[in-house]
Amino acid sequence: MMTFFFCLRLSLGLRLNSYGTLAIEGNIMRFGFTARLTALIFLVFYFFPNVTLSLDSGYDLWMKYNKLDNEARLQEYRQLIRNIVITTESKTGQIIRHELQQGLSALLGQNIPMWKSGPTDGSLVVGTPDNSQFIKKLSQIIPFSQLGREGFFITTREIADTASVVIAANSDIGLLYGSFHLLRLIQTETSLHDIYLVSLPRIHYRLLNHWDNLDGSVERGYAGNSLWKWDELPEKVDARYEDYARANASIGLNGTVINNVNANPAILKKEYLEKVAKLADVFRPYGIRVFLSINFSSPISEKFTLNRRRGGIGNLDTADPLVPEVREWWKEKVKEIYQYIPDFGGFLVKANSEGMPGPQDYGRGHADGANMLAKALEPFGGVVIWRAFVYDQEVDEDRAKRAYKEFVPLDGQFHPNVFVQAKNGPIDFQSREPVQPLFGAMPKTPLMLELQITQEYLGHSTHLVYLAPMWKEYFEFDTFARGEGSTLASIVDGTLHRYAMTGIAGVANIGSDPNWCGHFFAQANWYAFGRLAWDHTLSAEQIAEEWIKMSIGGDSNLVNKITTMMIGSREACVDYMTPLGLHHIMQANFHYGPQPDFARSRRDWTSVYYHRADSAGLGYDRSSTGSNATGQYFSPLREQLDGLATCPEKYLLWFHHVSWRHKMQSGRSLWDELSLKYHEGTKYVDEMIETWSSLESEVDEGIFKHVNEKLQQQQKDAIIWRDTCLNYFARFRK
Ligand code: BDP
Repeated sequence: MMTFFFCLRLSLGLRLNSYGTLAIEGNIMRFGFTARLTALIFLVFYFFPNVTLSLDSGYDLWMKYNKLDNEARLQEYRQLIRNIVITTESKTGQIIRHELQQGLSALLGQNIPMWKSGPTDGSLVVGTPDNSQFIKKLSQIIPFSQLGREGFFITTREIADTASVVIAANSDIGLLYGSFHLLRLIQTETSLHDIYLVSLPRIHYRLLNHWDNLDGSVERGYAGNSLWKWDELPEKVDARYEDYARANASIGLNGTVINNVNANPAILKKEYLEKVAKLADVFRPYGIRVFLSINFSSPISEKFTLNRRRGGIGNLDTADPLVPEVREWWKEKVKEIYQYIPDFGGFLVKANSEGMPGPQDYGRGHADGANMLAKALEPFGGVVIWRAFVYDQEVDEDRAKRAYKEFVPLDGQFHPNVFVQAKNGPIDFQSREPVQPLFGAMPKTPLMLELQITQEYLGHSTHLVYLAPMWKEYFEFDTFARGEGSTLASIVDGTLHRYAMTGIAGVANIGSDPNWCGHFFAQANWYAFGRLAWDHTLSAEQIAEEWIKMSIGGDSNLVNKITTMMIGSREACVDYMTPLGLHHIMQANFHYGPQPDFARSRRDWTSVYYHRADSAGLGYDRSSTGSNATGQYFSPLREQLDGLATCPEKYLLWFHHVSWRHKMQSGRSLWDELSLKYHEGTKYVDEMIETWSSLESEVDEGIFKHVNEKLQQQQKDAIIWRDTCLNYFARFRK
């Protein structure tokens, strides 16, 4: 009752005076708005206990753990899991305990107690051979040797003996992944009968790359500011850091590069290392290692600062990787870092690219720079991730050819703990590109794949574009490096060239926005990246379905409709922005709307450089009669891309300058096909709006409105793209 009156006072600014009548509260304004709102919500529930409030901010991501409404499944799970037995006492163990108990109790709508001993029939047993006698006894039957450090095993077969469900692994981190997976199976209402599941990641290093600056801004970030509050660290540790780590662990990510590749050297100063160490402490029990982007000029003294990017934090007058003092400086710095962060992952380096300093400033090569850092990191188990995003104009007239020309000759020259990290395509995260030809051409160098989760060129956090179909297209792209079946996936996961270490990175779309990603549907891209990094054989549909069931609702009609909408959204984006292989015709700098006439800048930053529209036709001739970028691919792909008639039409204008009158496979002229594609793209957005509207009564009100508003904007933008581009190209077509 007391609470009731307090809330009434707080929310309405009223109080009962000594006469028992209501009076206006004089000092009510000292309570914050949030306190008053909370009190109001309490009152609503007090009077209308059956009311459900739609206030889903999206903060809980795919871990909402709403009580299941499928009765049959609920009974099945309640029967199987009546208590949880887990003995590990580590920090990770505590996290597992909390996650399973909270998650299962909420999902099953009843308290699931935690026991330290057991099991009995109806127990979920979670353990490694080291921390559970019960699991140890099952060593003959559980395929521990297959699981590695991160894999896990889940079963409900008789193997479990007296228990009903078993999650086993070789490490607590494996158990954490297994626990999240079990929760996922339950959230998606998957039957657990007769489960016998072995799961392990196909790729070792599964990283997010944050392009976060030390001033709190995020390069190409569309979801607020950086999560890292540098001013507050190391004293104050924001609760959100742990939520972030938990979300990443739930999808199997195991590392994060927390600062921008356009790195500020200050990140390596002692004061920042102390802050970074705090983050690492939070992330560690979730299996997440911290990496840092470094500035190659770091050893240089501030005195020698030429501009923001050149100045360092050291006391030297050079950063030449062959100078002994420079090498020594890095060794000492690395030693210092490991004192703060004993499991530090390593350095990500953008060198000699877009104005960033690098070894070439001293007449040295990429391998010289990378190897110097690699040797400093080696004793501690760290790696260097050296980016191949370079496009020096001196190297070749065609930007698409430059990275290959610079890096392929270096194959075999890198230290074993060096990755070369290449973007999926040869230009820059366009809506569609062919695969970067470096993949397959560096068999002796582990290549890390860099994908972009943030939608720099795909409508920022305003457009609904589900990226898993695009990433699957890359994974399945056949490079023919070692004959048919040499897919990009087989290169990245190391099976093709037997790489000793393998890695994948996604440029994060996460920020301080309450829903983390700006667009609610952009959460699906974060989710999909993690799931594919763990297992690239999962289908885009399956991942979408999982995400929808966990984030929106499990009704099959709803799931089908939203899955269909998501799956086609990427192709629609290609169609209304850059169909048939067009690329890089967006607004300068902002990279959002269209600007096909953009011509006044560095040549390879303009639009006209890429589309090459003239009275004869459209597209960049990269065939053997043009720049011969096709020559960088393996046969028979090379010939296929080279031939106007054989080149897949989705890449046509990427590789060919095509006559306006060219007859497409459909029988239409290039112009008519282009026009049709642009119209199909905008029509798809209309259809997404229709689909979404039809689901209004089934979706949380807050999320419905938020997505609806975004879709309305997307529709306007898509029309602008279509009309601007078609009007512009029409000028050339005679
Ligand atoms: C481009 C971005 C730029 C990044 C660069 C990179 O426009 O902001 O710094 O890539 O990847 O896509 O280094």
